[in-house]
Order: sequence, then structure tokens, then C-alpha cells
Amino acid sequence: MVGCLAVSRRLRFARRLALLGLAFAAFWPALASAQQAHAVPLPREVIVTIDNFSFNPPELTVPPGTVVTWVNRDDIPHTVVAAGKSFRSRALDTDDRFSITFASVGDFVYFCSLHPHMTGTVKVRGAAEAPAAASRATGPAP
Ligand SMILES: [Cu+2]
Repeated sequence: MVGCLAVSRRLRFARRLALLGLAFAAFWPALASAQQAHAVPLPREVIVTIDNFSFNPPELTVPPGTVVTWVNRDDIPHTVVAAGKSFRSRALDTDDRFSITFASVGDFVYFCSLHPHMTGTVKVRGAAEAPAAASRATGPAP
């Protein structure tokens, strides 16, 4: 009887281990593709967090084709609305995200329509001016 119990316990453990393996196998491709996405230079994604009634960073400069994603880290809803009306999010609850691909060059001033004192700017500049692209092209000397 004791032996039987031990075997069934071991079986249960093995089953749990198998389930864990399955969960990992299901998760792994997503993880791998996420890493691949970061290896691709364009389009790249920049995160702006909404924290304590402010956009962080409040101003950023990106090359054309960049995806900017706002993430609301506050406990209350916020929106992301372009001053020029070129984009407008719904009310973002805690941890909600809103993404825009900035295809063309320009300055995009935006604000929160619920708290208009919250403002930010996305400056989209030609790829040649982007410091990240320039330093990657040059690279460190061998
Ligand atoms: Cu707000």
C-alpha cells in the first residue's frame, strides 16, 4: 500500500512536470519571436509611460516608422490625443496600451483630454539624424 501511494505521488509529480513543459513549450515561441522582433532595426517601438499625471518621457525624438506605445501606469484613466487631431486614444485604464506608428516627419504635440495640463511631444526626424542609427552604423573600432 505504501509503495502504491509513492508510485501514484510520483506519477502525479510527473504529470505536473509534463504540464509545466507544455506550458513552457507554448510560451517559448512567443518569447523567441519577441527577441527576434527586437533584433530587427525597423520599425522599432518606444514606450511612453503615463505615471502620476505625466507622460514619461514628455518629449522624444524618433526616426520615421517608429511605433510609439503609451502605457497607463496610473490608477485612473488617461487619454492620448494629438493636438492636431491626427490620433486619439480611447480612455486608457490601468495597464492599457495605445500605439501609433509615426510614418512621417514632424512634431506631434499631444495631451490627455481628461487632464489637459498633461502634454507631450513626439518629434519625428529623418533617419539620418537619428543618433541611434548613426552610432549603430559606425560601430566601435576593432
Ligand atoms: Cu489624464
